[in-house]
Amino acid sequence: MQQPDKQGHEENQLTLVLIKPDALKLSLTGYILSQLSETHTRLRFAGAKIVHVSRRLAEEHYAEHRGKPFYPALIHYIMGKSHYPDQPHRRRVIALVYSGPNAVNTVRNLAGPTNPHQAREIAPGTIRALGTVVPIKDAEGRIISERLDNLIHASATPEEAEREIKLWFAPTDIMPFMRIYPTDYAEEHYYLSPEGLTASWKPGYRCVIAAGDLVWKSDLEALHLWRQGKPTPISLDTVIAKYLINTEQTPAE
Ligand code: 3AN
Repeated sequence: MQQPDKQGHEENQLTLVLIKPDALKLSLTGYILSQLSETHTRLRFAGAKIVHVSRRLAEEHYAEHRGKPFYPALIHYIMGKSHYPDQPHRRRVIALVYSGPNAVNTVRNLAGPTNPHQAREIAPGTIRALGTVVPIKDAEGRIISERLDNLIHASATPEEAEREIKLWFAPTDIMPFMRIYPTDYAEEHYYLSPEGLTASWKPGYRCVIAAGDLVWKSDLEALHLWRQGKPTPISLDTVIAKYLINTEQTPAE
């Protein structure tokens, strides 16, 4: 629980919300935005974008679930493949950053429990109570897990919020007065080659960061360590995924 400071101000937090493909398909965006509106929550928009989710971004967002039985279905779900299998042009999520006192818990409480069945039982009226649970079957048709179509993602802690916001948003996507994580200017160019990140350009390589770009300081620190051949505290894919958001269509798989 957040304590007011000496002047009586509550500390500002940021939190990430993703309006997922099932919510878009069910046309629940307006409902979700009004549930989260400043009148109800005292929270304000700090950033917003429509994202065509790449596999790299999906896998970094759900890195903690890698290897679990529901992981492949979870990746397909957030990429929009489950709800728009034949309409790649409709696959998108709305990524939002909200700012304000106690932002993380405020949004979590409105979102409700992870599992929509549980949400309906113990927290009716929450957003996820409107979701569904879809069985996941193996090749023989046996149910091996379930996909929780719970309409929105909401950061679970301030630390998770920082990791997730820095994954989905570049600093310039967030209103400058509302940024709370350190930024810096890149002094080198970084490109993506078919083999991975590189500092020297060749035809066909894509620019991830250009010298002079405003970037998260933690991304720059990771890149400097990588240049020195040292282990990096965050995955370089988190850096690449973000700066390449909306640069390409997902390939057919
Ligand atoms: P939350 O989204 O409530 O923070 P997390 O972070 O534990 O929950 O899980 C992220 C996502 O992974 C969930 N939104 C859900 O789609 C999926 N997930 C988590 N646990 C399970 C589970 N036991 N079975 C199926 N899917 C799960």
